[in-house]
Amino acid sequence: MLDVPNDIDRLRDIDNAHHLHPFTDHKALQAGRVRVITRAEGVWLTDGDGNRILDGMSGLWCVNVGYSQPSLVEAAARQMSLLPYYNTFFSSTTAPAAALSERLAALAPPGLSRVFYASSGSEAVDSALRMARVFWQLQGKPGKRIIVSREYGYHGSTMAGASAGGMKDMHRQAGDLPDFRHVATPYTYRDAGTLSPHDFGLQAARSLEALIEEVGADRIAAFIGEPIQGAGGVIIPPDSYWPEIQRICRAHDILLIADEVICGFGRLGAMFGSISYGIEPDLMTTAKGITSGYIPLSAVFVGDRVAETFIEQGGEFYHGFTYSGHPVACAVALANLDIIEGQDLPAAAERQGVKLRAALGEALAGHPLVGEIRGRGLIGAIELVEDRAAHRFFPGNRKVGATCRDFSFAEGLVMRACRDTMVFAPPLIISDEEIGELAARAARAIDRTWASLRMA
Ligand code: PXG
Repeated sequence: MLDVPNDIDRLRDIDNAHHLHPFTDHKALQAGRVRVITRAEGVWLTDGDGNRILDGMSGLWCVNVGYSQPSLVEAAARQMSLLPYYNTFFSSTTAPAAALSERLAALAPPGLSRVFYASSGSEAVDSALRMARVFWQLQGKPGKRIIVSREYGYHGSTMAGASAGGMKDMHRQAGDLPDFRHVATPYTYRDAGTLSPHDFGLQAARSLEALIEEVGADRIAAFIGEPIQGAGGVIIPPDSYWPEIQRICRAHDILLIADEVICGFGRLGAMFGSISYGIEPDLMTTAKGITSGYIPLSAVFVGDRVAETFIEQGGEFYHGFTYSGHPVACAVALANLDIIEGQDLPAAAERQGVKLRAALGEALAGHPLVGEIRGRGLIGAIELVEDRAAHRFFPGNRKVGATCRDFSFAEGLVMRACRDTMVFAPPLIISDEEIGELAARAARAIDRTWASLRMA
């Protein structure tokens, strides 16, 4: 068995020899020491050295129900023995795919009564973007092709996802597809200056209107945005932002796509971020929490205007994946929803999020490195800054966030660094005691970061 501790060194060797990791500096990883995760329970990971680590990131923002839910395992095993695979092409379906579709439609924000399946968030985004363009062709407006998104948006790692995303390094490395444009992010802490959050939210939203004036609404297919931007650094818009974006999209007949790959399935304190913010999207992309990451699955929720256009005048939509509606993944999603709904995990996220921010606020009160602690439900961020009064960040080459992330691991906590913004999104089943642990470990990691900065 490879997962017994005395094989860990061999695991590291073969991993180094044969495995190229995602979003990784390969030279640095070869020189360093890969962390081997061997098992997990609740919110706790165990690594190959026997350390127990509190997973403040739910893996990659996905393990909403925590790591050890036997009902998901049983659902997978049952479906695997009954029908391990069949596709949903060529007029076929399976029981889990049909049942999950009905269940998702019932949970969705109003007007989204159909779903299209894929396996990853990137594929869901790609699918939604293709649907948006085909929709406008079917509407007799083939010129509407441009996709608008935002600085620091993250929409996946395929060519279309990376083009839609607002990560400059990704654009620089592999180039961009044509017909993608970017507007401002509602990053209040960085950009609001002397504006009230309300006015800043309107200003950020109106960067979309300015772009529409520049390129023309007759060329724009859709605006895509995460209700709260996750990988970009947990950027939480002021309450004025989404209503204004929605007003602008409607006024110019531009489809609104909510990318809920992180926000969906309870994270923000409601089943979907669109419900939290009162967004009425035309398309909504989801993944991650749909199965709590136990098995890959993603779904595009399709609004009635788009779906009915496809159904009434579409002909064939030339799009789909081998694993669209995979029966095992859909069966796991159903078991996952039983837990999310049965235990009301959206309400738990709301409740525990309040406690987590209070605990962090107490542990870090007045800390010279901490510019802001923010969050909604169980997603949040801590800004590490050079000057708290001026909201001034450290120069990027100080790598303050990366330093804090490493200290965090040393303290037995997974936090991620987006630049110097520490972000967290623990499983929604986190207990009061674990909230206390998370806050205490985060504070120790930030103290050690502060001490190392003063020594440098
Ligand atoms: N949209 C959003 C909003 C996401 O957060 C994707 C699409 C793409 O999903 P897939 O399943 O193709 O990865 C994501 C994914 C990070 C991190 O380090 C974030 C994501 C993925 C991997 C790492 O913050 N988000």
